Amino acid sequence: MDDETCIIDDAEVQEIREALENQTLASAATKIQDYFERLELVELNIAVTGESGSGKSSFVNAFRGLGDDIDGLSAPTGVVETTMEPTMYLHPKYSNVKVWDLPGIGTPNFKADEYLEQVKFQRYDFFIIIASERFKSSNVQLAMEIQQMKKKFYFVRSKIDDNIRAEKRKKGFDQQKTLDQIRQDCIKGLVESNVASPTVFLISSHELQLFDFPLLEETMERELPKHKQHVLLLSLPNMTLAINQRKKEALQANIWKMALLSAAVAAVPIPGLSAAVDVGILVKEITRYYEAFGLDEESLQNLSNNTDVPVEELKAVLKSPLNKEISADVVIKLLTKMAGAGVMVLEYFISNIPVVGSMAAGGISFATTRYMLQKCLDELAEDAQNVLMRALQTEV
Ligand SMILES: Nc1nc2c(ncn2[C@@H]2O[C@H](COP(=O)(O)OP(=O)(O)OP(=O)(O)O)[C@@H](O)[C@H]2O)c(=O)[nH]1
Ligand SMILES: [Mg+2]
Repeated sequence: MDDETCIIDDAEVQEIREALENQTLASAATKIQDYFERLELVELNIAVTGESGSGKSSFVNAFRGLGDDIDGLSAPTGVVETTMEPTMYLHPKYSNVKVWDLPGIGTPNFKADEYLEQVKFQRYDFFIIIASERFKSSNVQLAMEIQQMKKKFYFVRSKIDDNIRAEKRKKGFDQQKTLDQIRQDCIKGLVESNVASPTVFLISSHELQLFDFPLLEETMERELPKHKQHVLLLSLPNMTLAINQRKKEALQANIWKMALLSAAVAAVPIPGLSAAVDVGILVKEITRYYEAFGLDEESLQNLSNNTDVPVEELKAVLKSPLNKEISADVVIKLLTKMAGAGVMVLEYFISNIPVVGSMAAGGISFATTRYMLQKCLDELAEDAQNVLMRALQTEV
């Protein structure tokens, strides 16, 4: 048995105790169920705007982990098509995450206030303003107007890979210096247009893992209201180890809630187990894990397309059998296998968390399930890490 997985830290125990204080298991479960249901309803609407040809559509695709040429899913890129209608693109895994490709700005008679009315600015959680060179006055007008409307925006300077490639041909090339120069140039322009202490994120939609994309993500996440942070985090493209790790932590925080829920609404007794759990809930949750980590067939294929590493090579580093098959039967098998460990954890719960501990059957289900989910999450997170390292050609 892996001892580490069994350890329940004091903070978690405290959290569970507080949630259960003065409540029955059933009422706590109802509350938790409400929490998850509400989480599923939370919408995130991200607006991507900027001048024509700046790379808006490419960003919309990259942000969703897609290349530019997936029929029916990708936003069309490269063609100049000026439309005044925002186009919505759903995240392929999280339909509550909507990325909007806004019409290009910057015609000579551009009016930021009219533009924002036209694109229904209230709808968006924040705006990403993209420029592929310096930020022009239309960008600045728009930013000011967005601020007036009490919304957030981020300045993104795109196509950095192009700049780096061009500079590389010169003698004495220094990547950091080039990046600093581009950044300073953008900032200077913005300051001259009276934007106070602007931040500019340098990115390449073709190589999202490089440059400032990870920083942009962290900033967006930090500045969102709490209930939206989780939604953004899980939907982020799996392009850095740090994101994978943060996803793991976010999913981990839900484990005890899921375990409690599955134990409390238990309907099906498991043969050979003195516990009853709701297997359906667990299948759904584990499926959620591999979708968040991008380990499902479709996501692996997208990653392969984006990085030019054959999908078979990505699959070759997967170790968890969960990647191939996840069903009620598989979950029941896992639970049965882990029952012994679960019972050991139970003793801990009996002494520390009275409500769970006092219900013998509920307690066993809870402890076993919690242990099993933790194991699955650990395994899948590790697979995700290996896939990413393989995709980015890092030594495994
Ligand atoms: N090298 C490189 N090329 C990019 C990047 N982003 C966009 N491009 C290219 O720039 C061109 C325009 O990109 P789009 O994403 O279509 O730009 P857009 O802002 O949606 O353009 P419109 O819809 O016409 O306003 C395409 O050829 C893209 O492949 C990038 O980060 N790096
Ligand atoms: Mg476009």
